[in-house]
Amino acid sequence: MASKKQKAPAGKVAKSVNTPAETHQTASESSLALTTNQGLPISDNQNSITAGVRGPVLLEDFILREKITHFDHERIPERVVHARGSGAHGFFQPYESAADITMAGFLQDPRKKTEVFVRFSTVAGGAGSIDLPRDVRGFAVKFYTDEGNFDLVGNNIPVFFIQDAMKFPDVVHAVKMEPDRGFPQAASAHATFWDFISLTPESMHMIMWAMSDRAIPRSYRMMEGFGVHTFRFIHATGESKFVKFHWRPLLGTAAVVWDEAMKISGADPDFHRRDLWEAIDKGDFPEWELGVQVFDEATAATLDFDVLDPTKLIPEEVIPLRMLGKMILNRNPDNHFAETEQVAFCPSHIVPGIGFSDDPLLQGRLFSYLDTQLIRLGGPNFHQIPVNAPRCPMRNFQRDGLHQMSVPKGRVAYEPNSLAPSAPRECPMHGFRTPPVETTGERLRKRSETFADHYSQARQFFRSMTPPEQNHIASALAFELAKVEFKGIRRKMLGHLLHIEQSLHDTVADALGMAGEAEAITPAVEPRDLPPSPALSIIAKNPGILKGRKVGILVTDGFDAGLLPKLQAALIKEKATVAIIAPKIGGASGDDGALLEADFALSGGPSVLFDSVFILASAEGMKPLLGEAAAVNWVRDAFAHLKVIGHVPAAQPLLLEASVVPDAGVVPVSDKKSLAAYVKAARNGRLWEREPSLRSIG
Ligand code: HDE
Repeated sequence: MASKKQKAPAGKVAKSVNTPAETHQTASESSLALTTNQGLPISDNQNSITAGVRGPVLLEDFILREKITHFDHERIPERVVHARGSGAHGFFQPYESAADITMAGFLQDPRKKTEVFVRFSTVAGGAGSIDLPRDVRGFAVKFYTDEGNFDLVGNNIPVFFIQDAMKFPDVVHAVKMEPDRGFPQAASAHATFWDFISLTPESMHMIMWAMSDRAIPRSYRMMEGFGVHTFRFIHATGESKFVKFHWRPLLGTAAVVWDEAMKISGADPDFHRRDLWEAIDKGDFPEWELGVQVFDEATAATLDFDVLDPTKLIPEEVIPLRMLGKMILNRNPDNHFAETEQVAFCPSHIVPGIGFSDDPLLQGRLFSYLDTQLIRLGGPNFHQIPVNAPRCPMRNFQRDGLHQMSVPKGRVAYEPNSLAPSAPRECPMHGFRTPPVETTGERLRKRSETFADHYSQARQFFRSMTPPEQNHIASALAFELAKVEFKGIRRKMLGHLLHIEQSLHDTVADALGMAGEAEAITPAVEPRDLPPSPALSIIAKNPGILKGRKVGILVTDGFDAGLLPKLQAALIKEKATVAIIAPKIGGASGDDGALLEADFALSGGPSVLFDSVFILASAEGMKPLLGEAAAVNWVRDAFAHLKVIGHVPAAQPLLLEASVVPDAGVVPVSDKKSLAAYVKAARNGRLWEREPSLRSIG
């Protein structure tokens, strides 16, 4: 029974504790009227209709039902792989015409800008997983060309785990969380992944990459991208050549260290998504060059591996890159779901001038992506979703289907026809043509003998790394294999490592406490020594820039207010981003008495979030920090993660407390000259020579 107090006078609305007028802005003030999906203006978006103010909710409340039902249906199936991703809009512009190698329209004219949408992703984790697991990254680009959409759906690693699409569901099931227990999330360090890998020698080259620094990138903005497979470029004459695609970031390629990755995952699970968003948001647009390796069948025949095998790469030293143009990402999505979640990449989205090779992995992908979009996006009309729609005219006689958004007109929905002379017709002149490559052979299920060398390029990759990078591979393998509770799997992996490089095997076996326990594995083909390819190393290609990097400045009350603007100016001149960290988010007062607001409180701004750090403390302000774990760890981690640490002399006690050993990367700053020395050191990035004193293997 409603009490007397709860009864509203006839014709008036009962006043409840949460009426719109009391606590919320209503349409009568400045905004437009909120409506249902049918356009009906809504008077109260806070309360459902009840029988009596404390009574049950009425089924009649169609506004409530519409809102809740829509909410219940908000999720679509996440991608079975690459579920976690970040997108951005931009454009691609060629440097010059590439008409000598391809007729692709978007590569003909240096004045022509082609709109793109890019989605970067991790592979193994779910949509809500961390950004920094040890994992391959997706690098998918949709070019909205005048001849249709071209999707270059690549990764940040130029080779893959398997040679045949038949094995893809298995490798993915092995790396994903184990099906009975539902963990681990976004991690390859578990038994099922290494069980599969230990039984799959063709994965060994990819494993070298996946255990390298490439799998823990510093930023999406600092990743290379690769088309992986061999494709074809088709000339206007119809002649075709093989092509491999490469993306090169203008900020250089950079990675974090593993201990840092684990800590970043806690401090900021959205580390890469935030980094990309913030950079674009403040106009610091990331850029990549598109490069290609173009070669003919005769050159392919001279290579000591099969160019159709996606576990192999062509070293740049053998076939150099030709840079075709530049991609700039200059606009964040307006809506994550509508764009980044609904974007549908398909390697089969191709344009005239580009074609496929017979790489069996690529051939499988040509089927898989369209199939996956049908279930994920709910039907055959996903090309009408704005992010997927071609920017050039699209016309054909395909009709109907779920979610048909357009209204095709006329009585003719077939071809050939005589009733609609102005309806679209096939176009032999400009239409897409598959290059006429001769194909013969028996129908059979058999892996080509030319795919059988599983270790030579793995060895080549390992030998192309600098010593710190080699140590990281060894320590990644030791870390991952130590999480595998079955000794037999570890023994098999040690057996594979013996074929890759004896020293790598020895280091990992020693770190596992399993020296002499490798299982003997007979390779299908004896591995060969190939010349190292220095272009594969990240450290060897360090650009030595602060541009795009983030520097954290830790301030305390009484900091040197004269030095701060000079430090900031020097860093901004380098095009770095500066963040202020203070014990409290309210900020700190300088020695001039003025309050400086902080971007981070110390507890929420650990040094793992920055590329280099600076301690701008006063002697007095320093004292409370000496007993503060967040402050000591801030410095200790920066040192352990090989960062360049600038500091004023007053910060010395904190350095001591954090066991910092002075070296070339610990730079005391007191004047203009020493400030320049700090900036110069920070430009170089990490101090790799510090690492051996901190960790036995990377
Ligand atoms: Fe994918 N892959 N893949 N993949 N892949 C998907 O498509 C698949 C492979 C790659 O940001 C799925 O839309 C098969 C290689 C990226 O939306 C699915 C095989 C490379 C993305 C699929 C491969 C990739 C995907 C899941 C072996 C690097 C994310 C959802 C034959 C060249 C694209 C989706 C985005 C996504 C299938 C192997 C890159 C299931 C069957 C090799 C970057 O269709």
